Amino acid sequence: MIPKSHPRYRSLITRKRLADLSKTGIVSLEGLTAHGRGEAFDYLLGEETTTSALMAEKVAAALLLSAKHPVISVNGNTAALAAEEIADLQRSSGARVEVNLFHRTEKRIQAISRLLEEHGISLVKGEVSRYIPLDHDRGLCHYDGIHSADVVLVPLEDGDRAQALVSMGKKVISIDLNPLSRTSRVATVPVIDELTRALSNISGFCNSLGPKEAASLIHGIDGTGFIRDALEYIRRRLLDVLD
Ligand code: PTJ
Repeated sequence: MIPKSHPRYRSLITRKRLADLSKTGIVSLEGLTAHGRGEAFDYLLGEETTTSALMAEKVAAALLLSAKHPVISVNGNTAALAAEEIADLQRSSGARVEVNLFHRTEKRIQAISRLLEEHGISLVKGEVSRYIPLDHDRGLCHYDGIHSADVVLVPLEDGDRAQALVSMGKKVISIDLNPLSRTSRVATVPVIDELTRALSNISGFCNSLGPKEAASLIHGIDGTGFIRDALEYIRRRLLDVLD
């Protein structure tokens, strides 16, 4: 039992959900450690969306709305933490949703797909092939999903695939609390924010942005600028703690 009065109630409930879903195979054991790293960076960022991250979320929404074939890639952690938010974003952006796993087994694909479908998400399904030039199973994807996408949203991603997608000419939106990760550094739009906060904000912008504003936001995107802002924000926060 986790008492509601506990100051870290939300964090503890989230950890419990991930631990429970690791027993069903939805979350990999490695996913638990990945979550811990995310939490550490969220501490450094004050556990709230920075002004710069909110801007990145607006640009991400503009990219999704302007895309011909946007796809949201979902792994075990993302499904466990944010199935509801992914469903909202699919409705507001019209993006396809595809399950893509690093620790891929057919059993995990089925369990994650079931969870997402229970939340009303419509999935790209059928045969997969190694369309992404990678040695590991993240290279497997659907022809009419990630393979044909012009914009791919990759929450909690591994840097190899983000780089491979960029090399294939796709625009990549990452959601990763670590501003130093390779994923953040190679993404077209690195969203440096916690997954559920980021997805809710991106959906909100998808609902409110008009086509003209969306078109102007996607010109001259400065991904490195978002990383610099996050690092500067952390630097200031650390100095404030010492003051
Ligand atoms: O389900 P699978 O098999 O596809 O595996 C998924 C994981 C997450 C295990 C896999 O993609 C992986 O190993 O990812 P990495 O390389 O650990 O990268 C995950 C990144 O997400 C790290 O930089 C974390 O800081 C970040 N992160 C973790 N939790 C959150 C987060 N970022 C935003 N919100 C979070 N809740």
